[in-house]
Amino acid sequence: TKEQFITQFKKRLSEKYAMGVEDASPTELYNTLGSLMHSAYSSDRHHTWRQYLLNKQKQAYYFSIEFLPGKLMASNLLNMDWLETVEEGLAELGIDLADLTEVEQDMALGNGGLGRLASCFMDSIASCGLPGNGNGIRYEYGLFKQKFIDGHQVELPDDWLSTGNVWEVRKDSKAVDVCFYGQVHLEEDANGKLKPVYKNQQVLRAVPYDTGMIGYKNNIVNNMRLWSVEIPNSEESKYRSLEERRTIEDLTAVLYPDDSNAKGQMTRLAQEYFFVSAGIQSIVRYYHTLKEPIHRIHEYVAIHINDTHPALCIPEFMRIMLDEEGMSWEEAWAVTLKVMSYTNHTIMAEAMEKWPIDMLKQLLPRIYQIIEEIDRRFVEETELKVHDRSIIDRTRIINHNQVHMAHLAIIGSHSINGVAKLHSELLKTVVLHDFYSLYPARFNNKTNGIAERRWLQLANRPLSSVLDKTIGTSWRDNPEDLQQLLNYQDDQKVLNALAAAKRQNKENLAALIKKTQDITVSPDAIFDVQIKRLHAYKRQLLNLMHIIKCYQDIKNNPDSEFYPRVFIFGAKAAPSYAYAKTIIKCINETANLVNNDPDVKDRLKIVFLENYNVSLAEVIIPAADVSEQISLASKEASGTSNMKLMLNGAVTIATLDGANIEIRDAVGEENINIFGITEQEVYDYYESNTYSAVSYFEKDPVIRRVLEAFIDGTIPNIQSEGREVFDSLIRYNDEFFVLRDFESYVKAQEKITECYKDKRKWQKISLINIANAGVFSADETVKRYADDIWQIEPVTEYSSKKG
Ligand code: GPW
Repeated sequence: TKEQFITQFKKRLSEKYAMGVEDASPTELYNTLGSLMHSAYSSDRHHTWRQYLLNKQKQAYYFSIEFLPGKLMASNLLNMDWLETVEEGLAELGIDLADLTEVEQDMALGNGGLGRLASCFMDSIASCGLPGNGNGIRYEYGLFKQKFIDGHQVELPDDWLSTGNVWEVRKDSKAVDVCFYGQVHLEEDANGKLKPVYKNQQVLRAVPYDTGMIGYKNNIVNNMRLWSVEIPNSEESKYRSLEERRTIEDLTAVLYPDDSNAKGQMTRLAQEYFFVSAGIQSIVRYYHTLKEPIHRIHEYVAIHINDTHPALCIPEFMRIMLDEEGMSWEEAWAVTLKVMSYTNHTIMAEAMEKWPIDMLKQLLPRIYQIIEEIDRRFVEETELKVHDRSIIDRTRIINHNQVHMAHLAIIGSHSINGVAKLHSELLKTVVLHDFYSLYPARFNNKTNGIAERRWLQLANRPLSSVLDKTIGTSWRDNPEDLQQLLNYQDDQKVLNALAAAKRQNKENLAALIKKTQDITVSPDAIFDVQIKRLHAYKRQLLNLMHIIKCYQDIKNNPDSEFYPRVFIFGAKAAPSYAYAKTIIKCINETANLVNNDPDVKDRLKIVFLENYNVSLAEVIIPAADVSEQISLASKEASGTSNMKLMLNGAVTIATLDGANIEIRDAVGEENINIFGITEQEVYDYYESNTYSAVSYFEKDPVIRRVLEAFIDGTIPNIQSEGREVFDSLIRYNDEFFVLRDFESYVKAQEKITECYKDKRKWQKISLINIANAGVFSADETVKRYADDIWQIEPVTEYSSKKG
């Protein structure tokens, strides 16, 4: 109760800081609340763990090199069912909960969609009462903080641990050793079995930090285990110089900021093996406490490989089964296949991870031996199956001096899934077609989902309360119940209430924009939002070109009618991705020009919010009117901001790409704005080689005028950047068909404006979007993983059925 909370809170504050509420800083109050929560859910964590152990329940382990939870306090309070009590209790003490959550640092151990998906899954797995855990890296520095200086992106370190972390628990007793480098050869042991003998290995200590993943009002607390590197005591004497120690400690120091771009770097490869080896060792160690025979491990353990970064799970698991558990190759391979499953998140060739043989051999000699043997057996076995030998060349793991990680992941897993229907189809028919012909039964689709708790209940409280009043509260447990809202699509009172909630969120975002960017925007304008990593294929440039067209229209005809719009961007560029940074500079300079041009009379505003992250997304998304999902068809595997924006009542403008197609199917053609060429047309262009960007420049005066603005000084301060963009389109033939889709994009945008003017129509479409967003609940997605791939079941109270 509120009274109990107040008593406990004051007591904890006094114990921790010898202070009263009046003297404590927001940080001290935050830490006090965090520690109180931590003590409270720790017994549930323990209980959950005991249930799994006593039931000997099969558990899934989600291996991901990225997790992107953002802030945890509000979400933990919600899931613990403490939110209202704590808010009221704190209010009584004169404290605003928002001031406390303000001091929490975003946990940004991920780059974008892939990492955020992993965190939505953690929330959903626990909320569905499923036995599933995360396994990853505890980076000391998270994703860089983005600043704009003179319109350029500048990266600053994200020292997120500097203020402490109330949620994690260091588990010294669960530390394991992870070995690198050295030489290895095989020797026969007393039983005639081959055993590896190592020389000159580097032994590192992997120390786990556990964070409770709290289920929604179900008393289930799962675990996200993140590993940190240390120098083992036994090795202390070896690494005496500061420099040597630094190199080792650097292993878990930073998150690689490349999004969908493989990076050939020894440290990255070492990171991949480090968390894989530590995670698998700790799983096998736990398995032994169950006292079940090792060849049945697949009945108790499922390991999921989130994209290829953890693909070394396969040879590492083999290594342990062979070298430590004494299995034969055939036995070890049989269990490995049953344990492992893999999700592919991209079809972009440049994002396919490959490592030079020499590097793998040097860093992980035993693992390399095992990969070689997996490859050899794959070739041997496939030769018997196929007529056309070229298929082997295209599918084997080791080829052209490189180790192909996706091939390893596919060959060693019983399940391979894509992340949206179209994406999974393209995997089967194009990208992984050869593998599909070899292993058709392994391929399946699992369309991504989002944790509706964070993206609606927490982020959008005005909308949540309208929903409660209109359709009751069952949607909070079962997002599919949002469908009931459809009964109110012609109810003007409900539509007005939804509009009022949107208005409130827009005012909130406008205030943030004023505060952080010093730009004044009117909530009467259309808030048009594109938030995602900066990538050529996501085509922020298409958006910018449309904005420039709008600006030129206004300039040419200053008194014509133009419905006010605020174009909002949030995006980080990988520090090494020069072209992406160029686009950022161009958007920022266009913003400077447009926002300060008196002719515009505030009808057009461009806001590029600095340092886009989970917390910022929680403010932007509820305020969006228009959701920009404009990647070139076939390139965006799924997208997940598309789902979050829809859930919050934004109307989508989209290409037929990724999950956009499923959004269209859910809301109907009339309630989404589709434009652009289809994936089939894209492939036809590739095949026929007939795309000519320059022809659009020559025959379309609008395109010509827009592109000239990049190079004729219309947009100041982008001399080299404007030229680079111009060249990418005209000289290098526009890799992502921006000019091809421009005209239909502009038309779709005009339709949006017309529709927005008809308030009632717009509100209805918005309602239909909210009502149909339930199908994208990550709860449903993880249930499908649990049933089809992992074969795990929800927790039940301990029964002695398994003896
Ligand atoms: F290249 N995604 C991402 F496939 O955020 F590995 N980072 C990545 O490195 C990759 C994919 C990788 C994204 C996809 O681009 C996006 O379409 C998808 O919604 C998301 O992963 C989650 O599946």
